[in-house]
Amino acid sequence: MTTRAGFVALIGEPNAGKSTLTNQLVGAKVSIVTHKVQTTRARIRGVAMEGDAQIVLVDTPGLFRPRRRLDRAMVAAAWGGAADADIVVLLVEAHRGVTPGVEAILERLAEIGQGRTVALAINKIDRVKSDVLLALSKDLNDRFEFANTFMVSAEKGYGCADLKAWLGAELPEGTWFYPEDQIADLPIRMIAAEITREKLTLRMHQELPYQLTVETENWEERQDGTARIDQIIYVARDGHKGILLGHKGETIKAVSKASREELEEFLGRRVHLFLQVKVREKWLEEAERYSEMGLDFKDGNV
Ligand SMILES: Nc1nc2c(ncn2[C@@H]2O[C@H](COP(=O)(O)OP(=O)(O)OP(=O)(O)O)[C@@H](O)[C@H]2O)c(=O)[nH]1
Ligand SMILES: [Mg+2]
Repeated sequence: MTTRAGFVALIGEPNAGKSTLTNQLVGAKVSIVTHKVQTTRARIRGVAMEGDAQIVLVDTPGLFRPRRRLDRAMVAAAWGGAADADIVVLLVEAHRGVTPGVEAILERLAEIGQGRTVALAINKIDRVKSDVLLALSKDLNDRFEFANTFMVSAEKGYGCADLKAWLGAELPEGTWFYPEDQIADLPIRMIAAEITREKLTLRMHQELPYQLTVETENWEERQDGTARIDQIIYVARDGHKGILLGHKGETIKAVSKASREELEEFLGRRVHLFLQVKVREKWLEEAERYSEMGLDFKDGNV
C-alpha cells in the first residue's frame, strides 16, 4: 500500500476560522474556538485521515501586527508553522474580503511561498451571496498564484470534503507520523488548560482574555477511575482576579463547571477540576509561561 503523509498549515487573520476548520477536518474538537480574535496562541496539531493519506493539520495563531511580546511570539509561531509545512492553506473570510491584514499576509507569502504549495480557502461562505464569492476569488487569484481555491464553511462543513480530498492527494508519499486513530498531538495537560481558557475567553470581556493564561499544575488519576485536575489561571492584576472570581465566586464557578463538563466528555470519565487564580504581574514576561503555552519566549524579542 502506498501511503501519503504530510503537514498542512492553516494560516490567516485572527478569527478567520482556522481552528474551526481544523476541528471540522479532524472530525473532533482538538483546538479551541471562540468568536473573539487571537484565541489560538500556539501551533496545534490535529490529525485527519483521507484514504491512505494522513493529513497533519497545523492550526496556527492568527496573523496580525503584533505589539506585545506574547503577540510577537504567536505570530512567529504561525509563520514557523507555514515554513515547516508541505502545504499552506490561507483562510480568508468571505464577508470581509481583502482586508489590509490579508494584503500583508499575501505580501509575506510572496516572499516565503516560492516553490511551496499554497492553496486558498475562502471561509464562511454561508455568510455571503455567490456573486460576492466569485468576485473575491478572482481578486485573490489575481494577487497570488494559488495552487487551488476552495470555498468552504468550516462551521457548516460545506466544501470541506473537497478540500480534504485534495489535501490528501497532494501530500507526498511517505509513512504516517501518527497511529491511525490519533486525532491530536498536544499534551493532554495542555488540551485541558486550553479548554478552561476557552471557557474564560467566552465569559470575560474586552482585554481580560488576553491578559490571562491557564496552566495545568497537577493531574492525578484516581483509584475510582476519576481524574483530579488542578489548574492555575495567571492574571497580571489584582482587579482582574476580582473580575474572574465574580460576586461570591460565581464567575469562576460557572467557568469551572463548563470546563469540567467538556473535560469529562473529552476524557470519557468523571473529573474533579480545581481552579486557582494567581496574580502574577509579570507573567507576560516570563519564559516559563511561554514554554507552557508551547511558544518560544525568544520569538517575542523585539
Ligand atoms: N458563519 C460562520 N462562522 C464561522 C465559520 N467558521 C468559523 N466561524 C466562526 O468564526 C469565529 C472564529 O473561529 P475560530 O475557528 O476560532 O477562528 P481562528 O481563525 O481559529 O481564530 P484565532 O485563533 O483567533 O486566530 C467563531 O465564532 C466561529 O464559530 C463559518 O464557516 N461560518
Ligand atoms: Mg484559532
